[in-house]
Amino acid sequence: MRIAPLALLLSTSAVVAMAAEKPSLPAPLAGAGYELVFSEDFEGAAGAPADPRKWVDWTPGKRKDGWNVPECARLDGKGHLAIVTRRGVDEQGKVRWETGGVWTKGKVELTHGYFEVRCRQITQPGHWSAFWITSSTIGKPIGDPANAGVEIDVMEYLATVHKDESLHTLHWDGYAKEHKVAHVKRKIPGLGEGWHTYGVKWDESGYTFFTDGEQTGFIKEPVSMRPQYMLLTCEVGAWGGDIRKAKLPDTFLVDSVRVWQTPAQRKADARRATQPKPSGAPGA
Ligand SMILES: [Ca+2]
Repeated sequence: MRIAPLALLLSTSAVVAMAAEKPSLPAPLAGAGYELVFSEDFEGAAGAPADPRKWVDWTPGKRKDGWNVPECARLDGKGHLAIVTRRGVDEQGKVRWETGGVWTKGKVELTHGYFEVRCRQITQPGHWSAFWITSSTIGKPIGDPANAGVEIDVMEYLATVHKDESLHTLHWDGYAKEHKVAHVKRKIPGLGEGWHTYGVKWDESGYTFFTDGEQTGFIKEPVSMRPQYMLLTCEVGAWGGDIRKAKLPDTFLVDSVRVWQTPAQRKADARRATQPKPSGAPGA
């Protein structure tokens, strides 16, 4: 008798609330009028790409000391996106470090809200996992991060160099001479084991970062006022330590990504979407 209504419900976004892990906001945000506007549980067959309606393989090729390959960011068939860092070989038979990621560029770009990932961290040196929200126009122009955008690193995790630390960072004004950065971090014993959530409340008041529902940082400025896309990635580089000492493969497992917005934020995003894009704004 109840099958039909359930089937009906399953076709609506409201149903995310019926998933095993009931989405919930950190306590300080409850009652602020937030509504779930984006929900990803990474359900699907093992080896399949993440839902192409929302995600695209992040494959810039060589990046830092690794190579991004699509096969390194695939569903595990158990409701997770598995981003794997592994030892591979190039066409000449030389060792290369392979990893990957996904992004929502061109699919889902939002301005303001509460963004959260639930994930299980990597354990090895030489690479790092991240959940970030950024724009292709950062630093264009310099001195106007509100319109150019700000790289919001909701979470970066370095398993040995910053073991058990929740790192939250902003980058703006490009990545060269004018590059600026602000960061906050919190040591949380046990963070490197098991499942944890990392989130950011991004709005006109700044960036409030959360780890497992507790506030773990706040950065007031500069506030990006433009739509930005989300990324889930691993990157190989010396910042994370020596990849040659890593026991590979090492996996960053992502269980879910959710975004909540207030009705006003949602309305503002809808309005921006209908506005003509400024000329010369790549990825706008
Ligand atoms: Ca999941």
